Amino acid sequence: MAANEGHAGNEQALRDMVKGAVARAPVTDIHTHLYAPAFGPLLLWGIDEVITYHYLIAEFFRASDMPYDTFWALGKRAQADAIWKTLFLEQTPLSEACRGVITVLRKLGLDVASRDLDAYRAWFAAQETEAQVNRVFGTAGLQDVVMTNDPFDDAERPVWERAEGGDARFHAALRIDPLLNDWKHGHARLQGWGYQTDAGLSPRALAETRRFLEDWARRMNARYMAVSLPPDFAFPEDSPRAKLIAEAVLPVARERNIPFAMMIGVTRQVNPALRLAGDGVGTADVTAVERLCAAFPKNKFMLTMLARENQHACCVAARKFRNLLVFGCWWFLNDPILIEEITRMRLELIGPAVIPQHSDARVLEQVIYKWDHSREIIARVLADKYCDLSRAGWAVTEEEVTRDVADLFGGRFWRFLEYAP
Ligand code: RAT
Ligand code: ZN
Repeated sequence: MAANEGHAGNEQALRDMVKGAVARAPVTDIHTHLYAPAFGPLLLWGIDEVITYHYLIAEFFRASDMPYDTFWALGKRAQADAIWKTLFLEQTPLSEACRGVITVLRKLGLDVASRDLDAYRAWFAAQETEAQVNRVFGTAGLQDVVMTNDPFDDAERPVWERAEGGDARFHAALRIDPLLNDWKHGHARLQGWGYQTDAGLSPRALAETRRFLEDWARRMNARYMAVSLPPDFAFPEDSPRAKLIAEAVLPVARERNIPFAMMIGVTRQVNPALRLAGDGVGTADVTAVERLCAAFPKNKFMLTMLARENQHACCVAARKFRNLLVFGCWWFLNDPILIEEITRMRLELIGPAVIPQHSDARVLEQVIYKWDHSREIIARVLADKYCDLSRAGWAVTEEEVTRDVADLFGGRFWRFLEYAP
């Protein structure tokens, strides 16, 4: 009896220790849609932006019968009013995206009980951008973030061309969806910028595409190149995309020793009336990733998949290829039930050689809730694993727990960037 009590007491102490280590760990958030303050209006922040997150817009349209066009014709503030009234006042904000708003308000010290949106607005209106970035980074325990940087974006490109940016906490990732998913239009844009491409992907077009990628990877100091891909993504394949990956993206990535990050499983615009909120999910074929990792052993790959059904095969692929790093619980997977399941599965199948989470934040303050909610789950799963290990006979030390946690929340990512396969 006494021995059992002692055992339980030790487990509680171990759990508390893990919880403390996770709560303190500074985070590198490896995939966001945030921007450094120098990008001006591209950096979204404030309560109206938080409430009009596209995850919430999708939920709003389910709960309201407002015609799509009527909603889109509203200004940002009126959209936020409609969402607040519908999702927070007329029904209980039970969903994860709704709870996120509540966590943000509470963690910023606002009075959640008042439910007074105008009072929240008044508080946000009194903040300065730089100070708000510092406050949010501090509250979320963020060390740095990786942006999503799209040279095809006419609002973003000029900022890079003016060589502004300079905030060491914001790293770049070169996002190349228009190139890989829409070569017909993508190559025309390249031509317009002086790269001698052609629709047929001649050797010269491929060389010029490499030059484009090199120019932008260098200009941005891109930590990785990234693309989102549909469920039917295949490799090898007789398609512009497969050819571009093999003969333009991977040679440049290898030359610069940066990973190629694949985000697989999104079907764009299953309901275009929802605009940014209109994308769906589909199960993909992980063997395409395995073939890439096998065919290009000198390249590094990062992988996140959108379908729950793909998570197990993803872990198995990572067991086979050390040039593959699995990351995050992406978008529709960023819910407690799935974060818990996926984190548990990953730790059991691949141990700590994984990046358990990224925020995908589009609005600054969202990192507060995304990391608060994820830290709680990751701490619980980790504590279970350390307790299992302790019961198996392994002496778990605080130093080692701190090491592992630092690794999971950022260290592993930075080491993978340095690693040369
Ligand atoms: O999570 C999101 O906000 C999505 O709209 C996408 O941006 C996705 O994360 C992506 O990077 O394509
Ligand atoms: Zn994203």
